[in-house]
Amino acid sequence: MSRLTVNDIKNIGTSLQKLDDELVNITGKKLKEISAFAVRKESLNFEGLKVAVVPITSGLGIIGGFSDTVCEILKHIGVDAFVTDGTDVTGIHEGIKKANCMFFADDNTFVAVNYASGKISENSEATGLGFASALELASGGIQGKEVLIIGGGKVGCAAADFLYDKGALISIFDIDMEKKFNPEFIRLDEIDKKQFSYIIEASPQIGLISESNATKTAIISAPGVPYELEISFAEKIAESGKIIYNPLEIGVATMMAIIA
Ligand code: PYL
Repeated sequence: MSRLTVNDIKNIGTSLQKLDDELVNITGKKLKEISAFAVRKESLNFEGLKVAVVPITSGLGIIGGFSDTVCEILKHIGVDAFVTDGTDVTGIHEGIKKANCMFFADDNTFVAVNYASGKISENSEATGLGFASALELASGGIQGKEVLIIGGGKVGCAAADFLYDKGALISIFDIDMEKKFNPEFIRLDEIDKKQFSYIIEASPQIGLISESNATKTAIISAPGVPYELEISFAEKIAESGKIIYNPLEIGVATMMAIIA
């Protein structure tokens, strides 16, 4: 996944209710319920849990508003979250002391750690799992249906594995032809030969899919950052199909569901 910008995240904290409404409209479930579904639970109860979000200055440094936005997403799903005063190792130390040994921190890898239980989640895998869960729900059950996965990185593979377990027929496209995938997946050399009704767009490259790849009523679950659908194509799909896209929310909620 590409790195988020201040612009990508600046409105997330104030749009979480709207996001829930959109998700209910498409999947029948809110953000928290989708993350519960992703970890195969009926519901999630975060009562009594305190979680620290630690700003990380190392690597490529701070993204203005990133920690606060993660904190807002966690609060929205019912977690008692706070941003630590300290950064990096100092922040992790502060987080472990003040919270229930749970913290979120992102440098080049975005992790959530439950220090007490030993549970760890990583954003790319959690994001793939969360968006695949949303597609499963939006499709009314993906069993026996053909799904196109674009991008066979951590996000795309996590989505493919989840949907395969649910009985989907997986076709996968990745620009790296040497990459190895589950032999049960159909490996596509190019993606413009066939139209799909169910698509996971998990590649960091804009414009890999167009109208020739999607039916008019397609459901596209797009975990990639940035938003890789060309605007004109996305607008067309939104008219009669469905698009599930948010840059951070499903990933963070699913990370929390995994470590809780
Ligand atoms: C988790 C996101 C989803 C897409 N790309 C990932 C990303 O942009 N990661 C970088 C986040 C860096 C955060 C920075 C801070 O403000 O603490 N270290």
